[in-house]
Amino acid sequence: MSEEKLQNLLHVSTVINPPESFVKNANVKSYEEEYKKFLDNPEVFWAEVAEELFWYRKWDKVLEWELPYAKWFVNAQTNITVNALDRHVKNGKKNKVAFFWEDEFGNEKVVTYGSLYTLVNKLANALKRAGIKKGDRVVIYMPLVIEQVAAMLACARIGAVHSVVYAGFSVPALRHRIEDAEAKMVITADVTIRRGRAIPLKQIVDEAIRDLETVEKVVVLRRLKPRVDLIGEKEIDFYKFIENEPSYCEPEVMDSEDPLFMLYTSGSTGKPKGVIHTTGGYMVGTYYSMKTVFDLKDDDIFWCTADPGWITGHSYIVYGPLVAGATQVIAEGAPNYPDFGRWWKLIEKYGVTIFYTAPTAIRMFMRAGEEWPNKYDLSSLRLLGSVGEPINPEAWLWYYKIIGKEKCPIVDTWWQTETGAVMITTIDGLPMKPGKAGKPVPGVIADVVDKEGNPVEADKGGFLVVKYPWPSMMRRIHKNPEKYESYWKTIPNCYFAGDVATKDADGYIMILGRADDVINVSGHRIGTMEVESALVSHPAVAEAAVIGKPDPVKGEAIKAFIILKSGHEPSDKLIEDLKYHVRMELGALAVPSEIEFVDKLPKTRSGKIMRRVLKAKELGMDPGDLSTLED
Ligand code: 6R9
Repeated sequence: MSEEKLQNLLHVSTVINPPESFVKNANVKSYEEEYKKFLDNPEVFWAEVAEELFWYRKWDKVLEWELPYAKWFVNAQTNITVNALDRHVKNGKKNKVAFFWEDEFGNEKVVTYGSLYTLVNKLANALKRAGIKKGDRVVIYMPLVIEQVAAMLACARIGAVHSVVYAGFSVPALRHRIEDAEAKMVITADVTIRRGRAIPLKQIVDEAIRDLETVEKVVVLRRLKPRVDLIGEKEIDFYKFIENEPSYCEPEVMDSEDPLFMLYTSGSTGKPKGVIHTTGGYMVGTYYSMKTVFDLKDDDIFWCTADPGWITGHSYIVYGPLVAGATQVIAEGAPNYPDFGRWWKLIEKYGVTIFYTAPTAIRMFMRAGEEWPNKYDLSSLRLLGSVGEPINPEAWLWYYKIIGKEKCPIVDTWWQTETGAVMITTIDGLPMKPGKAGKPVPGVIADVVDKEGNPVEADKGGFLVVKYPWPSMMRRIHKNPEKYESYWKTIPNCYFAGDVATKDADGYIMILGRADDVINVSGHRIGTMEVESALVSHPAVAEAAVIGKPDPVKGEAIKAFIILKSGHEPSDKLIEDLKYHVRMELGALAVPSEIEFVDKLPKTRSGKIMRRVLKAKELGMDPGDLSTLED
């Protein structure tokens, strides 16, 4: 593509057609036909997908709903690990590779479906022997290693509810999640390795569970030599734990609506909330998207660069791909360590065909320069994906041109922790518009509406909503029914996602960002209130307000405004102290990149901080209605 052509693409509202060769072989031949099939009879549509999977007992009814609650595959029984493992092992795929794993040093592991099956079964037996029963919560705080995936599946095998906590979270963040879930067990590792450095996870767990009585056992994967010490009867080595266990564990028969996992995510208020997903619908929804959105075929090599600590890893490393029988690549550590060639080298080495990553990573590589990907043979790629935040047209086109060599369609997939699976994108064959996610996938009715729920005019901003239940939707928020119901109450008869968007005359949806006080830093959701409460827990801080500010690499960066307590003076040292404090309270992701000391914060008469006023001022924009401002 010439530079001139590229520049034109950036300024005209571009439409790029996927290559014909791709469309001809795609799993879904026509988006319109597939979508129509769904609209004609949603229940028949989803039943057909579900029929492809194993059930101990089939459903009496596909869907039963009374908003905001819905049940999918009513009274059906299954176990997701039977679909993810046993089904493949018994159907000739025992020796098919499930995972190629690598660390930053180039150490590799090849795990077949057969060996993953054995590991999961042994661990499931060990969990049972340790007294973990169906419905009990197990917190998994591990790096991206095979044992992490196995821990999730072992819980699912026996019906325990896993709550995976991303290994970048700090002590209080981990403690809140363990406490809120009343977890009986924590599975962790001694360390995770990032940028060649060992980060001590076990130590963080030790502190996080101090005096938490619910935690009966801590299972520790020991990777370093000499091995870290284990203390007391609570702690046990991962491999010792499973050593003498039989290699088959009878799967728990799960009702379709039994919870499969919970995952904490940031909302607009207070502490993160435990989103609960259930078994049958989540399984069917993620499986369907693997075959349609990602066009997965038996010989594909799929690489999703997320971590199972986030929903993207749950749905597109663990459950979706394994249920669909995929071969995957996973890599622990940083994308650009030891150098910016790491990811491209892995694509070449393993012949990755489908690659799924986040805009923040694409922008980082864009800055580092195309000489890095150009060193490697990326010709195995046939489909690219993006997730986590809006992808700007510049990054889209770089991804398309430099990584995909203009022959791979890009699926810009909009979805959320709460939705469980991809909701909006351009599935196989749909023309693509850089910067616009696309259309609702078959099975989803989405729209852009005003406060009353009426569709807005083409290209006008509005709220992104979903108007009909979908199988992988969250079913509850742990111990917080009001919060759950609030998703369905803001806009009449709709699920309101919290995002603002536009829809063009062709029905393409473009996500503009969050409508609430959630900041999206490198594709990770961070609540302004979480950062503010971390800041005010510092002895020098009287009040804090936090906003998201556009950032060329991270999407958004955190800026904090701070009023100091009397007796404290602004200084560079204090700024560093405050950053360190947030890192310790929440984790590195939530550290503000900018801190400004102020004397006053804009507030409503009722005392609420008006962040939008701060943001408007910061960005030189119109602050809008100021009638509720205090003075
Ligand atoms: C899967 C995931 C959800 C929020 C969501 C939105 C943003 C995700 C996006 C996107 C624009 C995309 N988001 N994908 N925005 N285009 N393709 O990221 O889940 O961590 O819960 O975040 O992320 O704002 O509401 P989660």
